Amino acid sequence: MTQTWNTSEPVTPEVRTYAAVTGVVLLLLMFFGVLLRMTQGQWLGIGPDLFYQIMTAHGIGMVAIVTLGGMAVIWHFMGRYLALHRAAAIANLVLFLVGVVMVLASIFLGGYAAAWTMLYPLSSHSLQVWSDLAASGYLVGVLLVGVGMLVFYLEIARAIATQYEGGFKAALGWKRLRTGNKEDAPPPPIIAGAVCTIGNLVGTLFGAVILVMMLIHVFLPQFAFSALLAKNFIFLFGHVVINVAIYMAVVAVYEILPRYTGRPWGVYPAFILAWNATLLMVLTVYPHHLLMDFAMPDWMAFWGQIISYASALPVFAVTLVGTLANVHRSGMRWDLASGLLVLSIFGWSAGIVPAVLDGTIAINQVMHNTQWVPGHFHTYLLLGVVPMLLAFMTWIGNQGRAGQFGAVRGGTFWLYAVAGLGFTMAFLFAGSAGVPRRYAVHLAQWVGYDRVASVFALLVLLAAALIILPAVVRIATRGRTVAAAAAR
Ligand code: HEM
Ligand SMILES: [Cu+2]
Repeated sequence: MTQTWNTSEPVTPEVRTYAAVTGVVLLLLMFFGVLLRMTQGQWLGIGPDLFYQIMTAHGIGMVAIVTLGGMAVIWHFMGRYLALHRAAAIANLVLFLVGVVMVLASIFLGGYAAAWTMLYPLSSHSLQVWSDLAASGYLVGVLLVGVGMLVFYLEIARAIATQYEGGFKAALGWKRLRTGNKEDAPPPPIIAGAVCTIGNLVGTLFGAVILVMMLIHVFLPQFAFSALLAKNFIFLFGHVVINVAIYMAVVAVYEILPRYTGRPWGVYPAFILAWNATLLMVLTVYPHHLLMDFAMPDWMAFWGQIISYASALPVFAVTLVGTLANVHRSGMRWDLASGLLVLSIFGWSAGIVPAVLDGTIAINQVMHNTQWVPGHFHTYLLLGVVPMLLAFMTWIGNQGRAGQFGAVRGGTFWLYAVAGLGFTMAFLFAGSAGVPRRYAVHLAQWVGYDRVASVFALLVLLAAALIILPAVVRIATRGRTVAAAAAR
């Protein structure tokens, strides 16, 4: 494969803004997470009402902000092949910020606290804990973020269809499979970006439909519908959006690591098949969230279990093999950005194991709604997707040059990795001891896990701040171009 790297490429103001906003909001929401864990550990006296408000903000906020961070990554790297209209990125950011303000106001002023999964009919029937205004403010806020996402992905879809030679078929790699011609292989940001675009367009549409239905229900309670249908839509939406966030962020691995190793990322048939299979599976695997819902058709539960096994593997396998092949004996320079990218592959793989276990019906019967669940998803989010985003921020902040992995940065890196692992392991251990998730008040025998986790959480927050704050300052002050070839 012939590919030449530009020696320097612009980082647009919108990408820099997305990255900086992502960094700052991540820190704020991690701080919220620390408050939750310390409350469970009885080190903080936050009452249950406020606990559930903070938990709702932490959950929905994290899902939204890693999506924004992933969008920065694909917008930047897809922009090397497509002329994308910056107005779409700006509109998305504005809708995002307005939506987030509405969500935060509904939560912290209006008392809304139905968790980020907002399961119907809960958003409205709050037993006076929050008003209809707060419920509708939350739903409209999330809807606005979703509308922004639609604008963003429709712009990418338009660009693929009209500018990329061969349109979506070529972008998804079908042309390469048909002709067998290596020149027809789409570059990694194009194939991954195309899959994410289709996935999130479908996922967000389902989300928008259910949000509107729930909104109507707030004001017209006689407009009622099946709670099971609502749960299906919500989890289709939720599963797709959080997984697509990972699939967007992984483009940072495909694009940045090669600039350290001097070897382009290979797009071979297995890679193409893996991404196409992922598109089908990410849209259909969500019944693994409904394994306890006995009213679901059995075949859907079985499908959810089987596809859970299958869906974790393809993209992860080609990414792992690709990373090893790319890094092995390349003489790569280790610095904060390249280290975080390798860490992210480790975290992603480590998180898949407990996730697949939980997607097994027999195990889910026991582990469902224990802290095993936040245990597995924090592993691939905190140690997978977040390091990908931190690497992207660090890399554009460094203007694409390899930095130094001196004592301070090296120490910060290891602090993040070790504390992150300790934090997620505490969830997993607590889960396997039967500690339920989403409880504000813990029994005395659970508090030990909570306190160990709280210490690790504080250390993660510290390390994240030491990585994010310098990167954001650099992005704001320099970061206008990245000099890609200078990495070696
Ligand atoms: C310092 C880092 C973090 C800390 C201390 C933290 C802490 C927590 C705690 C204590 C909970 C509630 C656990 C329970 O159910 O008992 C939670 C839930 C959650 N966290 Fe985190 N977290 C952190 C980072 C992240 C990251 C990076 C993400 C995503 C990118 C994330 C996404 C979520 C989600 C989606 C929930 C579920 C909320 C719900 O059940 O409605 N967290 N977190
Ligand atoms: Cu899922």
